[in-house]
Amino acid sequence: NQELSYADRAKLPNVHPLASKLLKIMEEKQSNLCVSADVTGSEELLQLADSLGPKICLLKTHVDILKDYTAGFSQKLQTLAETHNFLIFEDRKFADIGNTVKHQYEGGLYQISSWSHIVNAHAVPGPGLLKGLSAVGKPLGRGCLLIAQMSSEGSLATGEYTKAVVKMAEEQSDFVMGFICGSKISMRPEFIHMTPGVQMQVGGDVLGQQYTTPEEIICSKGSDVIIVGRGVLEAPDRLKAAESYRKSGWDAYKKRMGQSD
Ligand code: UP6
Repeated sequence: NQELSYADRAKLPNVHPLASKLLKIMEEKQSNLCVSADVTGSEELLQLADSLGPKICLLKTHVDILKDYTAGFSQKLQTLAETHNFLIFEDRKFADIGNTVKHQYEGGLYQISSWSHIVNAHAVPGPGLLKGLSAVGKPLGRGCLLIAQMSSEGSLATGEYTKAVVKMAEEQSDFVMGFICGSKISMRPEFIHMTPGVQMQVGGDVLGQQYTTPEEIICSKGSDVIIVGRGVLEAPDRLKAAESYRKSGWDAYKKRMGQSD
């Protein structure tokens, strides 16, 4: 098995500094779990970050679903990220021209660039979007994931589109650190592949979400990070659920690396 470990990939000469940091955290905490903290209250989100922090490499947010966002919230979240050694990923899915996304990333109510290590973007508008985001994020050491595929039924992000997204990422790899995707789509080990639509059982919801298991995503599809929302949030014991996703994801990674017993 010639595949590089997370730790080896963290040391590659061309790896994005933030991708390197994330890969190191993953190895250290033995976690390829990103929890999607899709709750609508700041206090609940902070509590989640504090209790699940030790289990995760990354915490994904949708700040625009919070009913009580304040700047104080993002400061507290950053402190928790330092305490528990995870990164923050605001799932903003930018999708406009460079000049507009620049303002959306830096300004407005949320000032996302000031607290979120990672953001993501659709490639639909073309490379100018990345230039706009990168003008804000790069000086701050931030990184971006391009959405190359989606977990939802009927997604148009497939085939040639996905290939074009990979090419766009390769051309701006000083800011793009990886992908939102369903499987490994780039052979470059510097890029991190992250996959949403994960639960312990294959299935879906009534609005088109489709779920695959951690084992399938990490071991068979070759992705690097599992993104889990309701699988954890709707469990009777969230901490227990997060630990079981962490373990499943990590066991699947070890199996992929040929290290399982
Ligand atoms: N997400 C997807 N699929 C994508 C991209 N992003 O589900 O292709 C996001 C959703 C949600 C989370 O916006 O925050 O990942 C998945 O949540 P769930 O596990 O509760 O379905």
